[in-house]
Amino acid sequence: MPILVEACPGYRLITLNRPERLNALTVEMADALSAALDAAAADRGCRAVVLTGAGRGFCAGQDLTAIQGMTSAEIAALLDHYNPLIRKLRALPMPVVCAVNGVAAGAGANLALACDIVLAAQSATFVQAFARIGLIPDCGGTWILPRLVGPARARALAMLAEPVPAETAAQWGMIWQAVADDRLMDEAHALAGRLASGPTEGLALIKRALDAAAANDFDHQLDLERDLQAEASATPDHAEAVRAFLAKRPPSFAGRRS
Ligand code: T3D
Repeated sequence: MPILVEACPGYRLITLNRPERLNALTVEMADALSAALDAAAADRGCRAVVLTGAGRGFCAGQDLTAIQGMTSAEIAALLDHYNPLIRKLRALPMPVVCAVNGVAAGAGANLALACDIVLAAQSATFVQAFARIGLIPDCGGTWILPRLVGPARARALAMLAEPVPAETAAQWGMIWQAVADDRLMDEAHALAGRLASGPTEGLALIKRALDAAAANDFDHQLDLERDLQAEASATPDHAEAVRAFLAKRPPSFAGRRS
């Protein structure tokens, strides 16, 4: 089984499961992960996802044993599996927490960075390993990395393929937080539990607004905020939150509409 899926209260834990290869990515794994995201999206009781890796690594990127001897067309065709996966992660109508338990290299690094909130164990590293084997950052790396760390750092990381320790990644804004290794999964579960009891539809609209901002000018983004705010304000969770505020009690969010 290239991935494992565990149901937790209000969310799902998805684990990349090829620990003997540091969870290196294969088409089979990408397709299984894509199907697991579809299943999470279809389950009204699922309001967040945690993604992590089995063993000592998060994901070592493309499985290099699988591409040996492939033609360039066959290698490019791998992205017909990986790109829909990255798009699906970004568009999933719920928050995705990535718990980076060890090295995240190549496509594995960019898979992590495509998630909404990235926690990393202090011993984890992020490596844009592509240049080491004459490739370019894919799985959205050339888009997301400069937006997270700025063009100067993105360029150097892509060209030098040097590992970035989790603490540095957090200081540079590449990820949300670096946490002690033995706290990683507890922190990820706590965060997912908190998000899963949040206003799920509103959180999905935040994802849409932030992703669209990268392509919009300021005027168009203001218009989009107006339109998405109209959607958010029509959710039962918005009404509940206002009622709760006025009644001086904590809100009880229903999450996704059934
Ligand atoms: O269509 C397309 O565009 C192609 C897609 C490309 C996207 C990409 O992701 S390209 C980048 C591919 N990834 C890499 O180049 C990283 C290769 N791995 C490494 O550089 C190192 O393994 C790490 C820095 C990630 C970790 O180093 P270390 O010393 O902690 O572990 P290790 O000993 O190198 O690896 C442990 C085992 O995992 C080892 O197997 P063994 O010797 O114990 O049997 C190693 O061969 C295996 N492994 C690690 N990475 C991969 C891998 N096997 C297959 N593919 C891998 N990517």
